[in-house]
Amino acid sequence: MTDLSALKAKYAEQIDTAPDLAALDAVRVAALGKKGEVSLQMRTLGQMSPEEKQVMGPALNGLKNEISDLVETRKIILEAEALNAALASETLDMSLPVKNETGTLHPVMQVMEEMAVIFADMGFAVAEGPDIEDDFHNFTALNFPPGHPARDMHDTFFLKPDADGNKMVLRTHTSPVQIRTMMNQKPPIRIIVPGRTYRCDSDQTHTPMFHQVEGLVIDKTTHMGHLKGCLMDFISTFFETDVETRFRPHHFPFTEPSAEMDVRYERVGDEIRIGQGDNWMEILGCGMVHPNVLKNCGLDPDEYQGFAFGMGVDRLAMLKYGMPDLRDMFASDQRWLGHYGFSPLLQANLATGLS
Ligand code: 2NM
Repeated sequence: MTDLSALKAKYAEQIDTAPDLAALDAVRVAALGKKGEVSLQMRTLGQMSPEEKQVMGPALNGLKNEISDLVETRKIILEAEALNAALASETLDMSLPVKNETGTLHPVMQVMEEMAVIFADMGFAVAEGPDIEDDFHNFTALNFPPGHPARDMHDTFFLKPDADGNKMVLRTHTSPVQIRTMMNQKPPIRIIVPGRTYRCDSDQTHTPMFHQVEGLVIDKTTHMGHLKGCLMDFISTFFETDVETRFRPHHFPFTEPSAEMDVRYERVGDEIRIGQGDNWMEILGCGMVHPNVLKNCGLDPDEYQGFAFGMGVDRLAMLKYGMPDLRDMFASDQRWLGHYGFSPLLQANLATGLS
């Protein structure tokens, strides 16, 4: 009869001293593989007497399990050692300066960053949501009546209807994110929502995909004066100069009262200068959130109120950085991107200047 304890000691020693995973596997095969020493021993069981078999069967099985356990334990240790060695040799010095800075930030992304920085300073958080929306969040909750022209095929990209005939849409504004926020968060709410928006419209001043930043403030006492102060401050900080503004009555389904904010500007040669001058340019839409919208989001309009606003990022980028043609924004022309692009390493911040 083979001395099983000697066999166990031999393999335990080999497993314990196996220097790496390959060596460990070789030991495993030598013991437990098809032609391994323990496996061959198990094959001799057939020739043993019943009494012998009764002793050796369980003993060999036990040995097999013990060796197998030892291999697994050693494997975990060797794997951890291999990982530690890799981590030690593959370090990256994050403090090294970038050698060849080639990429640039698209002006739209730069301007969204600048806006987020200005509003962050006023206490606004950034909220985001899906580009593909349902009718409720994009239209119904926002107080669009059933036959409103914005729901028309001509303005909205509809996806193929599902089995129940429901058609999802590419969001026509970022307002559905405000709806989701009001339904899921208790006021006070103070958010801006930057993102891509889509309308079935394409000409010299419209692209089918464009960028918006919308904003929402909800609490118990916020009024139109806060709206005006917030947006006037924003626009002067954004253009880095005093900007004279005016508010004109307007209409949106989701706000009451609604207004558009205009800024003074003048044209000097080809250049548009925002701030002073004899002309007015519409720059954003805004208003006090309609009581129906609050109700649709489960908020009591007798308890809560607030304002909202929306503006087009692409157009604000053109005005601030003097770009003449909207279509250049999406032409992927390397020369244009190189000329108007921004360093990804110089983040917009209020202390050192926005741009
Ligand atoms: C605008 C203009 C005015 C707006 C309203 C809402 C909501 F969800 F609170 F009702 N979100 N955004 C809004 C108001 C958007 O864009 C020109």
